[in-house]
Amino acid sequence: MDSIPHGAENEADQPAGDRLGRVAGAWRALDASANRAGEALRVIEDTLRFMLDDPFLTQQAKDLRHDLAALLMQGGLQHRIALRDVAGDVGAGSRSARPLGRTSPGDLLAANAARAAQALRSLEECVALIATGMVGGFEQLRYRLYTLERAAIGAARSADRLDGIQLCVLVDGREDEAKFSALVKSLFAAGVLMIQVRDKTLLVPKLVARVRMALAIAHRHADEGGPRPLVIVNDRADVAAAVNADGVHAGADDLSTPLVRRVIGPQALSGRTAHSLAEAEAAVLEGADYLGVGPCFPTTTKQFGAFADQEFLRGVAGSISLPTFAIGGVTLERLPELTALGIRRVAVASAITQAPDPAAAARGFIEHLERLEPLLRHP
Ligand code: TZP
Ligand code: MG
Repeated sequence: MDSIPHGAENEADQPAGDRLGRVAGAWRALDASANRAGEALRVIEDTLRFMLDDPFLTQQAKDLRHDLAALLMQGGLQHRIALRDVAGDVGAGSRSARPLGRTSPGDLLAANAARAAQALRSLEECVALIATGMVGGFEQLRYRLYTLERAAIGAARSADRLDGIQLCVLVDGREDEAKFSALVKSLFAAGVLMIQVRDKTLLVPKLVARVRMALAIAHRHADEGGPRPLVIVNDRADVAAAVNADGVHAGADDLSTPLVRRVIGPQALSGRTAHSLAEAEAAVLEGADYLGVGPCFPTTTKQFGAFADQEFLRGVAGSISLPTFAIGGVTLERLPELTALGIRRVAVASAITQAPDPAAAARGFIEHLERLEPLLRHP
């Protein structure tokens, strides 16, 4: 049988009874913290699995829970169970009279991530008295938890904020402000709830003016009793932040996801292009709010060397709950090829903005997308 670690060396000159009592206390605190951490991680995992339907983040939570369990079987720590003393626990009877006050999956994730972080920190402190060499292992788990916490709470927030938004229309600056304004108004009137202003030919002053105009139209749409459509800026986090746009969409040639967040702050949406499942998973863990995946089909709007394959699109749709928009050459005719892979959101430029009647084209997409059954993901 493994020998039970007794405690830090520098305590050797303490009276034996005190030392044993305090070290036994450290074992009991370690045991309680181990149970708390495991319970909280299980609630996080179940929330991701059953409420957010997110196989990728569920797996992250499960890996964390399993790695915690494995660590607790090392260095003699499994003896915590034998040293448990529930009857002698002076805190066992005290109950919080307050209700838990959770009203959403996001609340559940936040509360349990806080509980798991506290428990992991307590494990670090306790194990320092018992098996000093194991402190780093618990510390690493705590840092992984912080990353998971942000991604999980972000996924819950994005599910709410982009609920019912299945179409994002990429609008260029048009020939002049009047034509831009007319296009944006007609799209919002058609029920478009999200546009991305994307025009690589516009210099910053004109881009700023177009985004401001789109935001003013969006606000007016809401003031007149409609929903408040989202206005996202392509590439330029600085422009999005400066004019208080709803977010920015960035790719490999732009600021990284953490740097975008520094510029736009905690509230605005951070969209990220991903070209592989690994990039999509990295974007989720880095705190992106939604994904763009593609390019799906050839298009004149942008030139590419390679296209997104079906396995990637099916993989993202099936494993990631963060709202994901398929992009690149998407037309109403080709939409069924994407929806068959589990795609439920698309980002569209030319098939709408180059159509003879952009509003009618947008309505066609919205109606088609709204008729689809929700996707059932399998962990
Ligand atoms: N990124 C990948 S494809 C694309 C961008 C910006 C262009 C989308 O435009 P279209 O006209 O819908 O193909
Ligand atoms: Mg870009």
